[in-house]
Amino acid sequence: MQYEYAKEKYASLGVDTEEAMRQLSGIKISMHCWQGDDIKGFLFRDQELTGGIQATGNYPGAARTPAELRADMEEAFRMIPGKHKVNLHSTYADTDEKIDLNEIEPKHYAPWVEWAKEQGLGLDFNPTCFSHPKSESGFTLASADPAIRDFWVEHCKRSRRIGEYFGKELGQKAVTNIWIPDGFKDIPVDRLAPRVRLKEALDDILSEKLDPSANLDAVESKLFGIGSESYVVGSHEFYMGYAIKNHIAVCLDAGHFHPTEVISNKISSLLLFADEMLLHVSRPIRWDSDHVIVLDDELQEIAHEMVRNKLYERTHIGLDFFDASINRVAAWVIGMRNMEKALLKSFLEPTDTMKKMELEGDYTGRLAYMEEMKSMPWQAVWDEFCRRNNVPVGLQWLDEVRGYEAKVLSKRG
Ligand code: RNT
Ligand code: ZN
Repeated sequence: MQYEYAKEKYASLGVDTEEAMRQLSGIKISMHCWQGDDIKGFLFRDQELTGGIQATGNYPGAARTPAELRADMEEAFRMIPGKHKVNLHSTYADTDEKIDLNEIEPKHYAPWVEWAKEQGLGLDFNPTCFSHPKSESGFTLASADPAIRDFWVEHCKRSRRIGEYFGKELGQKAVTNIWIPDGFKDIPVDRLAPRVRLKEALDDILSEKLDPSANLDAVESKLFGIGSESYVVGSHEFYMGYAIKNHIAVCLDAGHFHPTEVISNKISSLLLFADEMLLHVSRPIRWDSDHVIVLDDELQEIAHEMVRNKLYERTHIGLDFFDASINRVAAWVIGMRNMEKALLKSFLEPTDTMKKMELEGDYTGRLAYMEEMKSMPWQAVWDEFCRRNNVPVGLQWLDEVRGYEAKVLSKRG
């Protein structure tokens, strides 16, 4: 059997495939709900997507209701080994009430909690500071207009309480991640004042002490967005400074840096000074395009960083992409499975041997090992992992998802 052959081959390098699979089972990945409906949400169905992000494509079958979205995610999870988390945006409230974002309460998300309990999932949360009339100026928490700023401060305060509610109900910490689009299209005169306002708004938002075992606050920086090409208030330096000083988490999104700058090289620095962090694993193509993650070099490096020094113990791994040009359930399955494959490949590495080589200056051996690992039979271990987790092996999942498309997705208007 292929797995037996792989097991022996890895054993000859001192790697225990059983242990690698065991380790992988312990890692939860937060699957972002917004791939399922192109970030539309349910509160404001007619509102266009703003904030400088874009979901391009018009593949049929997007979820239109919370029930449809949950069904689609259940279908995706049938193809994804392991137990994971779901990452919700505030606009995915499941309620008949007509509420605005400064009125959200835990009860509006209760059906999600019930579902998560039933499915054995965790939940994470995000305030939605975009796609709303009050974000039209391009500014939210850093707005110079106190009425606008107060609205978003209230929204973020309520969002944190919902994160805490998720954490308490589900017995696992939720991450509440704040990302705002605030910035200027053209060169600003005053770069400082908006940052002072953002700092003060965050201080206000975080002033309520919540249970740290139920909610972790994170802040997500960005380099630029459509319409904020020249200046983004919440830059990397801004949030690095803010998060370290205030003992909250930084979120690194793979698409939020200069094109040759990679987040894999930032994790080890950040976690020297912060207890925990959040990742938005994404794939930028020429810009922050949020393509479905593929098993490319950077994804592998991110996984290596997680595994080689056990940094996954302090890192919350979330995905962030939205492709509306392909089957959305398949997009989740491909992305989630790729994240897991990358982690598995890292767990299958003889890291101690390679670290020793590096320490002794044997860079020839290091390179030889790194390259050899790429053609080791990790696929056989992955197949075995899928089998043991009762999810389809290989491309069988695609037939399954195509069946779901024919039966369910294609019937949606
Ligand atoms: C935008 C950020 C942010 C969003 C989601 C929808 O550039 O990456 O994380 O993608 O909140
Ligand atoms: Zn992101």
